[in-house]
Amino acid sequence: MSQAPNLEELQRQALAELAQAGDAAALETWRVRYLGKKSVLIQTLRALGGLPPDERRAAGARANQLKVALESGFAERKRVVETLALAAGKEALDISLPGGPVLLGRLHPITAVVREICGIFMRMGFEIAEGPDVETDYYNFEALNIPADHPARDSFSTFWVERQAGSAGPPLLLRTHTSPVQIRVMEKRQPPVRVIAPGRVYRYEATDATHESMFYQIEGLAVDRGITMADLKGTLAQFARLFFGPERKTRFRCDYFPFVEPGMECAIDCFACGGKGCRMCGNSGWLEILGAGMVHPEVLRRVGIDPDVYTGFAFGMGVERMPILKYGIDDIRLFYSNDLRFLRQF
Ligand code: 2NL
Repeated sequence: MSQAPNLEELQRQALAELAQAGDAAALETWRVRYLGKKSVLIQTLRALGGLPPDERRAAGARANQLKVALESGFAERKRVVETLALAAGKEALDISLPGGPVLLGRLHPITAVVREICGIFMRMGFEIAEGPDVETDYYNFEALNIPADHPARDSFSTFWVERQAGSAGPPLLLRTHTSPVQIRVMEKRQPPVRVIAPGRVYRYEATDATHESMFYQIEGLAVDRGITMADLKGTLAQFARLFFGPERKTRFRCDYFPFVEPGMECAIDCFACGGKGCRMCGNSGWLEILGAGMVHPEVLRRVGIDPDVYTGFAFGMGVERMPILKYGIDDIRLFYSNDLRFLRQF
């Protein structure tokens, strides 16, 4: 093999020449000479494989150092040359051309609806509370009166989260509702409590037109002396009027949730048919909008609030369902498919 090239000398010479390159053509000539396929640098790198291992390491490090020096020097010089060319007006920049369209961003429809709903409750005196998406079994289930063997656990198809190797602690999961946020609020302070908890929730379920594995929920909670079901009904009726229109009627019927007693579902009269019955309301004249109830005394007791002194109401709604009903959207997956033809309509 011929004598190894003097790379220090080569680097000095290359960088000196680079400093003289004053336009794009000179830069390109320099690039071909010092970084191109036939350059000493590339030839040297190629020849490394033929060296005995003990020599290869030092020679490789030196050649690599040269490569980095030449490449970064080139990038820097290129920037300088381009800036100078632009400043000297040599670059073709036709300032008489019409401007391109300026595309404006917008809120995602779900973000807009979350803000609208939170706004309605804030005006009624609720404050916003947030918490982690990854929760413990305790906050998502136990504190809400859903022990491990409770049949309702099946209805919250859960994504369990594996702990990092070596980390000990309680089982982790992706929250299936935002109730843990309110549990954490109640643990920290005594009533009066009035909070709205918006956020992402997760269910381990197949996706279809009415189900997503990630969706948004908004829950509300009010705890104080003397809170009754009348407060719950008034609050939800007011929400229905502000969100769906001043004419809306509300209907409450019994339902079951382990964390409330009594539990109920809330429906509004169908605004598509005025309650007569149509395709949208399945001929019933009513549209279910959320679940609610009076906070179970056991839930209050667990967070250190005395159920003999205080009572509370709570409710929870799926956020996507609100614009689906209000605007007649027929597939929840549209919200998370990033199709601008859909997203731009809101
Ligand atoms: C539904 C029903 C509901 C609650 C959520 C709740 C929270 C606490 C205590 C008691 Cl901390 N209850 N939340 C109560 C009733 C119903 O959600 O179908 N949501 C989509």
